[in-house]
Amino acid sequence: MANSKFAYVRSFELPDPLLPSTYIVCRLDGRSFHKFTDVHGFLKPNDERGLGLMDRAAEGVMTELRDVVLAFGESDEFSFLLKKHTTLYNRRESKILSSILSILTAHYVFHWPDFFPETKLQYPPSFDARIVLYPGEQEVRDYFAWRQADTHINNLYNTTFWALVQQGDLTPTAAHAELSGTVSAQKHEILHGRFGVNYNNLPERYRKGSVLVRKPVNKRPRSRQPPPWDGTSGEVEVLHVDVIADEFWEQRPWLLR
Ligand code: DGT
Ligand code: MG
Ligand code: MG
Ligand code: MG
Ligand code: MG
Repeated sequence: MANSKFAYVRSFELPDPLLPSTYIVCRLDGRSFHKFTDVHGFLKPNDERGLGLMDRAAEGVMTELRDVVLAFGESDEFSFLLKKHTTLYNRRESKILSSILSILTAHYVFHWPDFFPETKLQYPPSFDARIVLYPGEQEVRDYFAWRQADTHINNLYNTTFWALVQQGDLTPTAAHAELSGTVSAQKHEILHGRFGVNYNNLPERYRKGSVLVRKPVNKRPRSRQPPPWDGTSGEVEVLHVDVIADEFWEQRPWLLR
C-alpha cells in the first residue's frame, strides 16, 4: 500500500539522527520511585532485592543490545554507554532511547518475582529516559565519575539519616536538622561514634553502585597486543568497583574505542 493516497503522512516523520562519532549515553530513572519503593516495602536506605532487580534489568538491555558496552546503576537509575561508532538503528535517537527504555522496563517487571517472591506488584512501574551526547573520552569518564560520586554522597547521607531515625530514634525532621550542613567526615563520625558503623565496611554495591561490562572473550594471557575484541560479545558481569580512577578504564580500553 506504499502509494495509497494516505502515504504522504509519512513525510511528517522527521529524521532524528545522533551526531556521528560521539559517545551516546542513555540514562533511565524510575518514575516516582519514592512512592513505588514505599508501596512495595523496600528496605531503607538500600534494598538488596531492588538493587539486584535493577542490575538484572540492565543486564537484559546489554544482552539484547550488544552495542551497549557499559552500564552504571544506583538507586532507581541506570546509565548506558553505546560504542562510539555504533550504527544501531542508524543512530536514530527515538529508536535507541525507546528501545533501551522498554527493554529495561519489561525486564524489571518480568524478573520482579525472582527478586520479590513474597511481594506482589501493586501497580506497573515505569521509567523516564534521556540521551546525552559526549564529544570525548574525558567527558564520558567524567559523566560516570559524576554518577558514582552521586552514589557515594547520597548513600553516606541516607545511611546516616536512617541510622539516626531507626537506631537513634530521631524523627525524620530531627535527623534532617542534625545532618544539615554537615560534611562527609562528620557523617562518618556520627556513624562510627554513635552507631559503631564503619562506613567503609558497608557493601561495595551500596557505596559504589553497579558497573556492568562484558568479560573479554578469547583474551590471550600476557599477549603484548590488546585483544582484537570490541566489548560487544560475551557474558555480562556485574561489578561494584571504582570508575573514577584511571585503573578501570585502562583495564578496558575497548569501552572508549
Ligand atoms: P522522579 O524520578 O522525579 O519521578 O521521582 P522519584 O521519586 O523516583 O525520585 P528520585 O529518582 O530522585 O529518587 C529515587 C527514589 O527511590 C528515592 O525516593 C529513594 C527510592 N529508592 C531507590 N532505591 C531505594 C532502595 O533501595 N530502598 C528504598 N527504601 N528506597 C529506594
Ligand atoms: Mg527523575
Ligand atoms: Mg526516580
Ligand atoms: Mg533517581
Ligand atoms: Mg516494527
